[in-house]
Amino acid sequence: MYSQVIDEQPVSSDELNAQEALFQEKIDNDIKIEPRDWMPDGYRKTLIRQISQHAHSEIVGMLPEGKWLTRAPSLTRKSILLAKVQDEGGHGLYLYSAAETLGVTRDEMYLALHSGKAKYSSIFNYPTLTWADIGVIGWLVDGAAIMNQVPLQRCSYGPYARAMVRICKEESFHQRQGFEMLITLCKGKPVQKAMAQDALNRWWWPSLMMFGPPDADSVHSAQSMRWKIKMNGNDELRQKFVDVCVPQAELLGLTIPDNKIIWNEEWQQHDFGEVNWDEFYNVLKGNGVCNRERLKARVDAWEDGAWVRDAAKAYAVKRQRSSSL
Ligand code: BYC
Repeated sequence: MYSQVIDEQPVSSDELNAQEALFQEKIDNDIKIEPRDWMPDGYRKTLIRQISQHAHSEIVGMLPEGKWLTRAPSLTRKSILLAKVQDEGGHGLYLYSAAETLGVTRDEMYLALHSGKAKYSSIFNYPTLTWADIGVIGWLVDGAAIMNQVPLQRCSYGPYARAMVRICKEESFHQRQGFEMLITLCKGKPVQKAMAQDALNRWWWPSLMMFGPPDADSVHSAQSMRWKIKMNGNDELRQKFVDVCVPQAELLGLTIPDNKIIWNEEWQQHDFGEVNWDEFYNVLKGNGVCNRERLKARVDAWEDGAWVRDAAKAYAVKRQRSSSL
């Protein structure tokens, strides 16, 4: 998938093993890997997959919330939402840039998204039906993103780790604005609180799916954790997320739609019900409520923007010609 390999590759298998051992030693000692350092092919590929899918998630993630920009209930709410959606666009751009340092081009990444080859987070294939969904997305979806991304600030690949620092700061603001919006709704009229509860009912389980399949079914976790591309297993982060959300839901006076949630004294964590993994895999296959709509929106945006890219190219050529005269 990537178009250039920056470093010289070792030639014999002994040399390769020695390089890999040295590489793993750096990772084990928390020495950051930088773009020009030698890295195993699999490390580069896994990073390109994860970072580009993360970038796509940010960009596709602008769509469900963007839909509500024209329907925000006040100018203040509209300004906040506008800033949030723009932030997500910015996150996508940092992440595409981080992936580019691994030798993949932006066009290759877009092509992978538009052809359906590259994934983006399953969560963005669900529709935003009411204004309360915007609050719940901030609370749960950005909350899950923070849970997953804060540890990634310490991941082994320098450009990805550094991109995460800024992204996490902004995601924290997003999470808080969502929670604050829900406090307002829950303190409002019964119909507003009911709207918040309905949104929680629809977004809870898909939010738990954001952390990926159970560890036992996770294809990449073990190797990614050895390489510190991933810092925690999927189940560990999902559990932490549930433990954080339960008291927050209580504070809001909302009920998490899972009657198996109960505090486990022995494990000092909450037990919770089984995620519907059939639904998760079905969404991944492209059969979620909004998969087609989301992909079409991205492909249309790319095609509608062709004239801008052409004009920029023509302008660059013209400038180059006039400066070489
Ligand atoms: N959705 O071996 P596994 C955000 C795929 S937040 C879709 O466990 P891995 C945002 C996985 O790609 C969301 N696909 O994979 C928030 C793999 O398929 P491939 C983005 C999923 O990579 C608020 C297969 O299932 N965050 O952007 O070790 C507002 C097997 O899974 C999902 C990130 O991307 C899913 N939920 O672990 C706006 C964070 N889960 O690739 C925007 C960085 C799994 O072999 N990414 N799959 O075809 C990660 O931490 C990891 O990639 C994951 C998955 C935990 C997501």
